[in-house]
Amino acid sequence: MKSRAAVAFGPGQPLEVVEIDVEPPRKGEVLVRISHTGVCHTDAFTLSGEDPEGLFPVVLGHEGAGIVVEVGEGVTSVKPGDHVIPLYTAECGQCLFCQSGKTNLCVAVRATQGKGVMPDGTSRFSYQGKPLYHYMGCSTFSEYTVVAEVSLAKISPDANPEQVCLLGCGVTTGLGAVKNTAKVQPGDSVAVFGLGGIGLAVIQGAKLAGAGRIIGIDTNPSKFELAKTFGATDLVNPKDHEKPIQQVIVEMTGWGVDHSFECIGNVQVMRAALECAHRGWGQSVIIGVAGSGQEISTRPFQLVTGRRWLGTAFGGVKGRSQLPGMVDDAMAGRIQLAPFVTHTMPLAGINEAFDLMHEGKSIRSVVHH
Ligand code: NAD
Ligand code: AHE
Ligand code: ZN
Repeated sequence: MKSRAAVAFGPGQPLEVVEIDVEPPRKGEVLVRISHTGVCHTDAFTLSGEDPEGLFPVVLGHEGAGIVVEVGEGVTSVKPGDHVIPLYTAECGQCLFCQSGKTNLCVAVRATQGKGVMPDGTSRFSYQGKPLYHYMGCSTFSEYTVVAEVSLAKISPDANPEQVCLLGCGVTTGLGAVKNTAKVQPGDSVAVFGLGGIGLAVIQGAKLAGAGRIIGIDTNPSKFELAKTFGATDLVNPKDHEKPIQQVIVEMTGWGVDHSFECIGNVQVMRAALECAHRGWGQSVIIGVAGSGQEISTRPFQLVTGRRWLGTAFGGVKGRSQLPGMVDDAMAGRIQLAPFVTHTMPLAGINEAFDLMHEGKSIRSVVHH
């Protein structure tokens, strides 16, 4: 079938909205009509050419919501008409990782997903007879996409797709990082570096967890107002200070914060986030994704004296078993999604979503197909 899609033909180039060919779903696969997709910084990261797993030409996008159109052989957990969110972290329930009870990092389709193909090693997308790569097992920048059954969360048909698409990545990652990875407790102090979609979701999660002080840090002060409405108690612009930001946060808090979160993808800030964690027990969660060849460093003494360095993917959330409940929480007002959606546009305007992100003017742009 034909589908309108925004294709990334090469690194650093604007996306081109073209009509692509989409093959029917094969065994264990599902054809989904995506109605809405958010644009996450990770899409921009891969488009930039910095992603070690980046492949071109590719259909990007991994923060979507849609409706099942057709199922392939053997698919039993979803049927045409079901409302779904594609998952870049699958949940097969069978693999070593799913069975461990310790992680959400299912490996059922991860190897082929990273190579831009379906589990059988081939692509369902082509343009002018040449294959296009899939992205993160989702490719939500195509109106019609094919995903593995294990990469679909079935959600309430009454959910607002323009908002719940954000649970496909940004908001779930931030909320989950607080609850599942850091396990923030009532009264704990928190520092959040980077107040985009992820950082603001961390703030929302920290507030829900009953955190005491919530310090938001961003070099763009236009992000502060929304951070305050989500629950930030203090806002800091590193550019207003001569001292390193970690020193500023330690001086504000006495010994540092109980939990810090890096939501930017900057390895220098990752170091600062670790070093502003409390002596003896403070922990720092890396959420940001850093480019090819980038490495983190600190003095080992920072860890010897009790700080812990952690990381999280999709906030540790198991998509098929936990995302439907988070959608219900959003519908019931227990999770706020509306404030994240600062811009909406049709697929034809998708490059503006990237421009707005790079200019620091948006939190989330949601594209409708
Ligand atoms: P974003 O562009 O919306 O937000 C980033 C924010 O960081 C902006 O507000 C920007 O002003 C701020 N910033 C940039 N440099 C800074 C600095 N030196 N000090 C302080 N603030 C600074 O991005 P986003 O969509 O929120 O994504 C954030 C990061 O999280 C990206 O690296 C993305 O790839 C990653 N991410 C990871 C996961 C995961 O599962 N681990 C999931 C989603 C996104
Ligand atoms: N491909 C990159 C890593 C990218 C990365 O870390 N992705 C995050 C999700 S970002 C969502 O916006 C993640 O979940 N990683 C775990 C996984 O299995 O991909 C690289 O460095 O190669
Ligand atoms: Zn993302």
